[in-house]
Amino acid sequence: MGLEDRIRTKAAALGFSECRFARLGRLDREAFLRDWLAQGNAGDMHYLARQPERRLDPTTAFPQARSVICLAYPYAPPAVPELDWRAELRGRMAAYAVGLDYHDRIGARLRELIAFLAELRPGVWARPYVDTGPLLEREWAYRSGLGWFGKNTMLLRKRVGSWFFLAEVLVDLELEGEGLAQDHCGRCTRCLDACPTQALEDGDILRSPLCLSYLTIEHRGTIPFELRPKLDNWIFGCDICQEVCPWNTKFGAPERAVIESLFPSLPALMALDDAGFRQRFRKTAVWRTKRRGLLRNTAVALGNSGNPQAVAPLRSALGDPEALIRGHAAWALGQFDQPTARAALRHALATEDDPQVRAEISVALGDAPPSLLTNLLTEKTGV
Ligand code: B12
Ligand code: SF4
Ligand code: SF4
Repeated sequence: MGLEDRIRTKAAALGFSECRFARLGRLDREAFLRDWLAQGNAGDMHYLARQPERRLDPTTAFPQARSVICLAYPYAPPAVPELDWRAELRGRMAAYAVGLDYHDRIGARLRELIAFLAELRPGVWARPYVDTGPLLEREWAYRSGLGWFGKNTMLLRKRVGSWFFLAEVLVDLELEGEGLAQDHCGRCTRCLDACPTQALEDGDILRSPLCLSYLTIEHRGTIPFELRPKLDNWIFGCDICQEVCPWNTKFGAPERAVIESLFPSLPALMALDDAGFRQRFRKTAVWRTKRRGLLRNTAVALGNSGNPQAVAPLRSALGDPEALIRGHAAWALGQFDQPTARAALRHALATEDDPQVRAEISVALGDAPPSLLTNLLTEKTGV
């Protein structure tokens, strides 16, 4: 058995559904990446603009690196259960968030794969990645023939779709690849049409500042006023442009535990203090948002629910120690034409010190126009 086949066999035994190889070198995406960044498509993920040379050519940082082992690690999103989220006040999380954080799950397997390589080739140099460094992971996976770039910018495989993570190992070995995968999007535009914020543009462009995944996970501050209703009940990530893709496998009904994890009770989340958040999410991907991010999103989803039962948890959230949460709870209460909601807002205004939260309350009460919030944000960020 050749070296490539032995690596493939080991990768399969470790749970990777695909294992392919590509020779390293300079990518021809410099202009695309530069324009994408210049047009503000990275939002405040400033790290994406760092080390462009290394992103375009990993051998600038590691001259000894010759090839990249590209791996796919599958996950199985459940079919969406038939529940009325507004009536039950349930949020929605992206399927990848279920269980142990994938960085940990996959990271452990990459270490095992590297140990195996060291047995095969003592003294081998190897460097693992799973979303952990300046590497254009989808690009390398594409080069290895692992899949094609869908119009939703996801890497896709025929029949399997895009329900997999990517991981890589850079090595100083010369490994043979198998050529590129063909594009099978054809004339389909389902993902472009289904995106609730039109974040996707034909031509493999994703405008992150509009993407719910970005807004609910990566974006740290205030969610733009006009985008809040678009969140619906998405409180961590978004799977819409994958769910509509005809290549994506449809999975069965979820178990109860998965429902509780991916469709959690919004009032229960709103009640989490720091210790509660830590206990529930410390070992999961959700940890990335921190409590303030998750409860900010939860407040918005409660506001979008139109269910009067959302008012009580939102009133409590007006007393949260985090201004970000208080501000979004104020907006959410403003979505209810209810005397209790208005009374809570008036009461909060009497004691609130934070200028951003005061502005949110005034807008929620209809005492000030939404432009007040935009102006305040502009003043704060200087953009
Ligand atoms: C930043 C980031 C995000 C950002 C921006 C996403 C984006 N499209 O760039 C946000 C927060 C929005 C995000 C969201 C999600 N992400 Co993300 N994300 C990343 C991260 C860390 C970097 C991506 C990056 O560098 N973007 C920069 C832009 C310029 O790259 P790009 O959009 O891929 O553009 C490339 C193509 O357009 C291509 N290209 C340009 N022109 C042409 C022309 C042709 C002909 C071809 C073929 C290609 C091509 O070149 C560009 C550069 O490679 C990667 C991990 C990594 N280090 O790579 C994970 C990663 C891409 N994300 C992943 C996942 C799972 C998600 C979500 C599904 C999570 C969720 N459910 O909420 C969503 C999906 C949203 C979407 N439709 O992309 C997976 C994707 C796995 C897969 N099967 O593709 C990755 C690889 C993480 C991992 N290790 O598994 N993500
Ligand atoms: S993840 Fe959601 S918001 Fe982002 S591009 Fe896909 S459908 Fe649009
Ligand atoms: S939904 Fe259609 S256009 Fe979008 S990635 Fe899937 S096949 Fe391609």
